[in-house]
Amino acid sequence: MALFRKLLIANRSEIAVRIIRACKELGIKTVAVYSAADKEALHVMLADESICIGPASSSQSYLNIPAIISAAEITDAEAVHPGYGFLAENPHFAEACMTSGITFVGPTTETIRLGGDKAKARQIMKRKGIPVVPGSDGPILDEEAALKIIKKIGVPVIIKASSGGGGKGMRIVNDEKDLNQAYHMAQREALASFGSGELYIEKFIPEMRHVEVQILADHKGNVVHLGERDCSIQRRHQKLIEESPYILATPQFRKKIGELAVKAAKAMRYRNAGTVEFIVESSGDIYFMEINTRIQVEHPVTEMITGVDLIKEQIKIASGEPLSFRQQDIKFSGHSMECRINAEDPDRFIPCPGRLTMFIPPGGPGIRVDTAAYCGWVIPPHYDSLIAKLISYGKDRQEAVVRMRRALSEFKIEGIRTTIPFFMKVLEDPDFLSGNFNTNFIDKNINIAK
Ligand code: MV4
Repeated sequence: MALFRKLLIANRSEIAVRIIRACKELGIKTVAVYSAADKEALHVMLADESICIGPASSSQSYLNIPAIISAAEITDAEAVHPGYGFLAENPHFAEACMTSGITFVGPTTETIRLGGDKAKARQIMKRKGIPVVPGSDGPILDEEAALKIIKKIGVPVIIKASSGGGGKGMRIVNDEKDLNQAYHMAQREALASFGSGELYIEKFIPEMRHVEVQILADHKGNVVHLGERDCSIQRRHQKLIEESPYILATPQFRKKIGELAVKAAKAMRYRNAGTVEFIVESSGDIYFMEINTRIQVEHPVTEMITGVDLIKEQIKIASGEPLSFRQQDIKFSGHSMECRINAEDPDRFIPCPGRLTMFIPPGGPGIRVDTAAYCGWVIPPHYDSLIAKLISYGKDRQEAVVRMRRALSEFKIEGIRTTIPFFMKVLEDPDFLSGNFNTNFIDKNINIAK
């Protein structure tokens, strides 16, 4: 089967560069799109062609569906890769691509819609026998229904928005009498952020690990998993460090969580790359949380320990190729971690865009840097502040940590402030080093100025 001749990348920054690299290896011509603020961006320089799609603001450029579809039509691109963020999980965009005869590199419109409806996804998984945290069966219709569930499962509970993400529309209820206020606050926030106030309820697991599984699925119904990633080191619902394998994963644990992820994918007739997110309780119990229908920021750690190029696989699947490997062909070796380096004040996490007067990324054994930054480039203030993903690989966790520390100390960035000093602190923390952490780690162990 022939791959695409030309592919348009509907994104910017490091992920656009990452997709261009995959296309080059596959012999596919690339089209970069860019906003007025990104004329000097690296993804524009590396693509075969580029086309301006609007002014600096995301809503008028990288989120502008008609502009991106027009760009694909003008340049005669057969496929569009959405990357992550922006339009990656927008079912209207996937639909618009299809209507225009352009292949969307990702799951079907229906799958994207279901992934975005977290109450429904949870309900479907529960019905298919995949464990979910005790809570509502689908969305809750009113406060009375919420109270009934609390009476049944007890406090604490967490109220979540069906269209949620990024912690918006989320409230923890520790006492039945706080339900009224929490319910209405969550509803109001959800409505304002997502245009839907639909909510659902789960038992609140106070000491959870966020463990997710990478899957790949083809058009023939073959689904494989590529192991798990521990994403528990997060702050304000932003992941900061991810690693694979999960330090507490035994071969049996990996087999179990992997099989659950494959079952979840099959339950929704998934295709292309996806991530199934789980809550892992301190007891080791595993619960389905949600499914992300995009390639994720942290995909490199999985690539490092499996040797699979996930972006190339996404493109091959989208072109109709069946998977070239079975589950038993996937071999896991070594340990990998990723630090998301942001252009932010490391003490306060406040963005600080500006000119990079010096930018010398680290290298050497076991180090990979995914970035679109270069010396002299001016980081625009309009987008998120991720400037580089620093990924380390070692034969074991200890070696991955040592290499990460060495690489952080080598990384020379001047002209702006970055979160590198923050990562140095985490990589010296005894609880982090021993694997004794959960999603509360940053609040508990790292001092951040208020
Ligand atoms: C949870 C949870 C505990 N129990 N769900 C979901 C989105 C992700 N960003 C955080 N989420 C959580 N879901 C259940 N059933 C704990 C979190 C959570 C969290 C919740 C509220 C405030 C801060 C938090 C930090 C990490 C994880």
